[in-house]
Amino acid sequence: MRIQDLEVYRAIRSEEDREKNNLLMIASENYASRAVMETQASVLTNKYAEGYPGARYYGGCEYVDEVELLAIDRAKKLFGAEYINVQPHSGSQANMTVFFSFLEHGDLILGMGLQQGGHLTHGSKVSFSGKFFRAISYNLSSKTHRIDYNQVRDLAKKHKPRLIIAGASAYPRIIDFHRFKEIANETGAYLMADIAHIAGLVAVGLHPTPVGEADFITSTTHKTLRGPRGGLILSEKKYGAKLNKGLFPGIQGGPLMHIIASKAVAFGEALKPEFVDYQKQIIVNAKVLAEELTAYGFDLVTGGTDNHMILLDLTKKGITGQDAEKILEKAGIVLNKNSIPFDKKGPMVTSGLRLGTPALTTRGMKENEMKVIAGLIKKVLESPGSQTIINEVSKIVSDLCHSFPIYKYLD
Ligand code: DSN
Repeated sequence: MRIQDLEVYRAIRSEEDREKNNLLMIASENYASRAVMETQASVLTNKYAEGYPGARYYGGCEYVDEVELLAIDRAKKLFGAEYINVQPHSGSQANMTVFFSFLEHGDLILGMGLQQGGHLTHGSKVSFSGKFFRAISYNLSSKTHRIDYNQVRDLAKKHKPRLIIAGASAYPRIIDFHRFKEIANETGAYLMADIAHIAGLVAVGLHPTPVGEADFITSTTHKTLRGPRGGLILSEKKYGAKLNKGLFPGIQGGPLMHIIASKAVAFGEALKPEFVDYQKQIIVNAKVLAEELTAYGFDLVTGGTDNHMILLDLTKKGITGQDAEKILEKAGIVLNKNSIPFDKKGPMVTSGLRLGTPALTTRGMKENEMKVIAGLIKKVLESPGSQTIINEVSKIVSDLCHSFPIYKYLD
């Protein structure tokens, strides 16, 4: 990068060092490839292209049309969907597009509660989804902490929502989209599947796909899918015209063509056989981490994981999620505090931690490293006040990061 703005340059270099020298275990983060990042830094950032390929409100769109069509074609191949929209700036905008296209102000929606693992845009009072729409939420089973499909069905039958949302930001188990579709059919609701977290797993068949089940599927492109920060909508052809209009001019203006190009590059990467191996390893790593942490006496929400994430219940360990996050970060292990189902503590404190394996797996880490990392987490959390332990663990983290450089993957 050119050193034209020293302050910004320094911040970027520091972030690069942070990403290189820490174990990034935030379940929603990943390392995009250099090709993905370089495409974002291209001249395409200069171009206005309101509209869709072949029907723009600006001249000079021939090359951005090519790029958007490539992104759409590749996403269609990847997910097997009839309709794709690659223009949402984010997952929230993808969700907002569906709401704006198919709901009226004040319509009823039913999604997983935020504290139970749902996303802000699934009906939380602090987001547009809970302010402009009437929102009710389903809880997880108080016994298993898994989705209680009977409860979802009962709520849907009683309240008759216009839209049911399947999907979560903190749920370590398989989501049964078919069950959700049965409930939506029975109660006359649309079904939206938000696959932001699991998109990479869905793309390679390691999580059942909602394509063919949900009316609308929304996602981000930067989590397990490992593309640029952005959003995506999948649907059936019959909903395409409404979704297109709902997105532009409904809720967005000019699409970010440099990001759309970068999505095309990421989808191209995801179509390669290596991507299947990568996704498989994400799950293997999460399972090994889960087993090791369980063996060390940690309680895992639902007792384990089927996907890329683990939710630790720290209640019995006598430490809050907030404190655990801070102490682990001091030792170079970066993850986030997270509410656990029926958490007695508020969202800024929490009783849980969310751990993910997508970024570590991108660095090439495998089962052995997961075993080491589980041991490090145990060590830090068992002696939260000990600087000696933090120093000791930091040294091992640093050695691990050195042995698995991100630039080996990025270059
Ligand atoms: N904020 C994201 C996450 O961390 O899960 C969801 O959008």
